[in-house]
Amino acid sequence: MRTLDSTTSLRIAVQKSGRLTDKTLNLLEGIGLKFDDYKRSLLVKCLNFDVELLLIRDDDIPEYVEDGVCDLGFVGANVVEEDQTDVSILRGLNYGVCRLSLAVPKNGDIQHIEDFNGKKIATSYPGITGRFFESKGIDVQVLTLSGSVEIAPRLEIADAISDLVSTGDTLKANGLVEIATIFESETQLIKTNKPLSNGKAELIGKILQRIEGYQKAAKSRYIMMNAPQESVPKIKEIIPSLKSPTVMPLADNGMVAIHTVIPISTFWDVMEQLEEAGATGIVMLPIESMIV
Ligand code: PRT
Ligand code: ZN
Repeated sequence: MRTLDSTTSLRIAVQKSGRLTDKTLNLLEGIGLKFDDYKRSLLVKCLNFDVELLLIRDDDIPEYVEDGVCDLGFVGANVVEEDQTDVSILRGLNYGVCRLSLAVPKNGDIQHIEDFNGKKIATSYPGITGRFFESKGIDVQVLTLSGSVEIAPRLEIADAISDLVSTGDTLKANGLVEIATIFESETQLIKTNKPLSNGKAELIGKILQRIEGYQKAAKSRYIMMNAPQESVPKIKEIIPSLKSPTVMPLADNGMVAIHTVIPISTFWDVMEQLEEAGATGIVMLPIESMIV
C-alpha cells in the first residue's frame, strides 16, 4: 500500500495518446509543471514538483485512481460514469466536451425514445446506455462493440447506436440522426478516495488552485486603451471588470490610459461601446493565470 507513504510522488494518470493527451499536458504545463520528454516513457517525472505522470489508456484511468495506484487522473466523464468507479470528481475542465447520444438511421422506424422497445443498440457504453433505458422502463438489447459503432445499423447488426458525438459529422456521414442525448461529458480531474499523506493532499490543493486560476485566465482578457479624462465615468460603466479599472494619466493633456480585465465573452460588445465613448488604441492581451 503506497498511498500513505509521504516519500512517494503524487502520481497523476493521463491518457497516453488520444484526444485528451495534448490538452491535458498543455494544462499541466500551463499551471507551471515542467516535464522531460513525455512522449518516450510511460512514467514521467515532473522536474519542479514531487509529481509523476503515468501515461495509460483512458479506459484504465478511473480504475487506477480508484485503486490508489494513481492519486489523480484526467479523464472523460463518460469513462468514469460508464463503470461508476468510486472516485471523487474535483473539477470539470471544459475540454474533450462531447455527448453520448442515441442515433438511428434517417427516415427509419425509430423516431422517439419509446420506439426503442425491443430494439438492438450497438455501443461502446453498455453501462450508461443500459442504465438509461432501464430508468425509462424500456426494454432494449445492448450490443457492446469496442469501436466503429456508427457502422452497425448499415451492417444490420443493430437498429440504432449509442455513441459519443462532438461535431455530429460522423453520424451525418453514416446516414444517422440523433434522437436524444443521454449523457453530457467533459474532461474531469478525478481524485482517489484512498487515504493520502498530508504532503500529497497539500500538493493537490495547490494544483487545484492553479487550475482554477488557469481556467479563469482562459476566459478573460487584459485590455488597455487610451481615453479622454472626461470619458472615464462612462467607460467604467461599460466595463464589466472584476475590479475597478486602473486609470493612469498620460503625458498628453487630459488623456488617460485605462487597464482592466474583462470576460472574453463580452469583449466585442464592450469594444464597440468603448470606441463610441471615445476610447482609442484598444489592445487586448491573453492572460496566463489569475489569482482572484
Ligand atoms: O487509446 P485510448 O483508449 O486511450 O483512447 P480512445 O480511442 O478510447 O479515446 P479517444 O482518444 O478517441 O477519446 C478520449 C476521450 O475524448 C473520450 O473518452 C471522450 O471523453 C472525449 N471525446 C470528445 C471524444 C469525442 N469528443 C469524440 N468525438 N471521444 C470520441 N469521439 C469519437 C466518437 O466516438 C465518434 O467516433 O468521435 C466520433 C464522433 O465525432 P464527431 O465530431 O464526428 O461528432
Ligand atoms: Zn479508450
